[in-house]
Amino acid sequence: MNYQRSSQLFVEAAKVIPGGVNSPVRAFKAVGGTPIFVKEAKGAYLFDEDGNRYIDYINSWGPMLLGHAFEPVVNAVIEKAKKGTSFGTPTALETEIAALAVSMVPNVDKIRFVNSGTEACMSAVRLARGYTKRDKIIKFSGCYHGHSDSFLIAAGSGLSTFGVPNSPGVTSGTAKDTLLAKYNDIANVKELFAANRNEIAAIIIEPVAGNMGCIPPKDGFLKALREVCTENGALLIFDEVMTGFRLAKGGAQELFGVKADIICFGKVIGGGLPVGAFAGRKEIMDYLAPLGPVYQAGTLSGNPLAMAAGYEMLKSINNDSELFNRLEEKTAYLEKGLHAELSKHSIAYTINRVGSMISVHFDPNPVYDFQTAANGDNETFKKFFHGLLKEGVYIAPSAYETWFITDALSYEDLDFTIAAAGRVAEIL
Ligand code: KE4
Repeated sequence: MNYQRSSQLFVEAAKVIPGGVNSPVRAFKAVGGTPIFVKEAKGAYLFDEDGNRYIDYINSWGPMLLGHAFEPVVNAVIEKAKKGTSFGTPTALETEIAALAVSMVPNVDKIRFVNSGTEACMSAVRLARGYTKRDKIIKFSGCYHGHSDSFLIAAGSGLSTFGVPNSPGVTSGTAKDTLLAKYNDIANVKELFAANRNEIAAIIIEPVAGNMGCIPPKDGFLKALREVCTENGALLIFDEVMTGFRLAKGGAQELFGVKADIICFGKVIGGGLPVGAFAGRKEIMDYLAPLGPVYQAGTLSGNPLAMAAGYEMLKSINNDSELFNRLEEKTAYLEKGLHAELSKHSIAYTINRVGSMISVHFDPNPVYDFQTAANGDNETFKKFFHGLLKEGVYIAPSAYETWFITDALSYEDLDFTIAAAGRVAEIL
């Protein structure tokens, strides 16, 4: 593989963009080396500026569930752009996509569109605090809900696990209202409620974690969170920015049969354009301005181009009764093939998967929370990542990310990927 043009572009980018990227994970810091600069993409493939083709297992970190340059989305955006790109007024299309999303997702009456997953999660927490008139939230170590101050929190010291900022610029005043719990540890959550009685507005969780690699909820964990929130008058927020419209038409709520109070969306819902959203029952969502007192706004929220892309995406998902079976079968096939290749060698690894979210951890033990994810051998991961990249297979440039499977993948692509993993495994 020749990366010469990408390397040149990275040098140029770094002169005018911090770190040469507009989002840190793209800079390959966790795996070393120079990021590839993508020129175009189609279906399951990326094409970089040096003419290299890659089978894409990131898919823009989730949105490209149906493949890159998905025709219905591309055509809808082109046609919509001809009629203007933004009005700052209500449009009929926003009502159409809102009604469709509400029909697909269980347990919601209304949805508010924003421009990113961060904005969706940030707004959902503000809404929960306003609705419950409480200040504190519980999040889980290793879960990522975007870069809003309340979420950039590391575990504090001591049993209270009061949060402390994990980024400069986040104030201690903000951090004190974020409590940190261990993923899959319901006893720990109950301890926090007992130590902060009547002060916790909400729990926010990735119902399937995708920011520690892919980590499934243990049996009964989500149901137990539902119960402890109900018992304590707190809201349960499912951050379905990754899982929404990916794990099922109705996302993780449908897959696990657990009802959240507010559900956050991003990624797939925008079909690759900047869209986030949060949804819930009427009595909660009507607390939002202009109806209610909780303020939330956005110049480009409900943008015509983004709504056109998202609407085509949701329509395609809603009308394809076999989509989730295909995604399950393709990802299970990949998982089986990776096991077959990696187990031929004395490599300590484990694979986690839920539907079309999958991750490889270089540790022989089960990975079920942030601590066990951190036990993975990152040097081996780096070799695995770069070995696959040289083979023309592009996985997430961090051991703390999940792979996102697209329906555009063929079984030939999957076989190529499995064989490539076998060749790379020989040098791990
Ligand atoms: P955005 O603001 O990046 O659209 O969404 C934030 C977000 C919220 N919730 C979950 C569960 C998420 O995974 C994300 C963003 N995911 C990362 C990948 N781990 C996006 C990639 C990036 O940061 O560049």
